[in-house]
Amino acid sequence: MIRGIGQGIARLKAGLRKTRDQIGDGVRNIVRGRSTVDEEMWEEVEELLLRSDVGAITAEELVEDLRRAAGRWSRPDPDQVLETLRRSLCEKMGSGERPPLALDVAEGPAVVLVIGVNGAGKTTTIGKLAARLREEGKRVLVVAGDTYRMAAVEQLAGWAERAGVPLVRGREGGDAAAVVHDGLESAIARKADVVLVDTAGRLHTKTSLMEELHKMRRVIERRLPGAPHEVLLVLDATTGQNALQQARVFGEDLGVTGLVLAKLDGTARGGVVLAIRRELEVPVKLVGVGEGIEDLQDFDPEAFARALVPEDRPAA
Ligand SMILES: Nc1nc2c(ncn2[C@@H]2O[C@H](COP(=O)(O)OP(=O)(O)O)[C@@H](O)[C@H]2O)c(=O)[nH]1
Ligand SMILES: [Mg+2]
Repeated sequence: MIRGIGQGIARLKAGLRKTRDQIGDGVRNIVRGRSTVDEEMWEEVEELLLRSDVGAITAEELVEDLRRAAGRWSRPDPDQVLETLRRSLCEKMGSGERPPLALDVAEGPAVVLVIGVNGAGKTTTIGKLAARLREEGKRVLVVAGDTYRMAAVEQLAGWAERAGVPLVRGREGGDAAAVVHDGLESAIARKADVVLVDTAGRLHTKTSLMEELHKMRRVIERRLPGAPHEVLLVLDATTGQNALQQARVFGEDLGVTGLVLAKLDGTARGGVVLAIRRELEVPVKLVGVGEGIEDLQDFDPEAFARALVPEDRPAA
């Protein structure tokens, strides 16, 4: 969308290297040296898939596809296993739609509320997204709605400076909803196209966090009808299946419109995307594959599936 497609795929592949290596090396270790396809082999393959966090049902289905294909093989061959796996993964992922971020609004700025637990990657995602939207020619403003920790505001200020976008901030420990209100007024006055709102991921209690997020949401709804246009829930991919649980908690009543899966580069649990697509109604919209300003990508299911399984035979 913004940079060369080739470069985007290279970054995605680099980001998913840990997951891909685990699957590739795992399959080779399991299959190599076997003369026949047997039950034990499929069990090991299923365990391997579970380790990448695709989820139990998906792992079972993938092994079912493999069993079916194996009927035509003369002997177990790791490359055939990987190729079949890759094809099944593409089928599972490729059919899904790819809803874009709803940022093109007719009137007033589009408002994106970014939520998620502490350390998930919210502030980083906002920084990357701000840079990217700015590069696309949009007028962006970021709001430091995480008033709980001063360090969080400073971190966002750093990203805003790098991205070259204005920041609206409040006092430390001040009312987050008030900062959001000021941010919206400022965005409207400056005729901004997009407002990105950062939020806290942890307060004194979980209830107070949820109350604060609801309050921020209400402030936005009241000031701009139709807003927030996106409520993005950022999930830490390194937590694998736990990310699913977080999504259920946050998604329930905050009206999450899209998921961001951050830190895919730091984990061999990249398969969790399959579990998320199977179990949650909300689409994955963006993926984070590194800490750099360019490491945020639109989620492309098919490219993702391809990047999960090694393509080439390893050098002999
Ligand atoms: N490797 C990697 N690190 C990330 C990614 N996204 C965020 N991080 C790191 O995760 C840590 C927490 O991120 P932060 O944005 O502060 O999380 P927040 O508490 O949700 O705002 C920081 O050290 C980030 O640099 C990513 O896609 N890849
Ligand atoms: Mg933060």
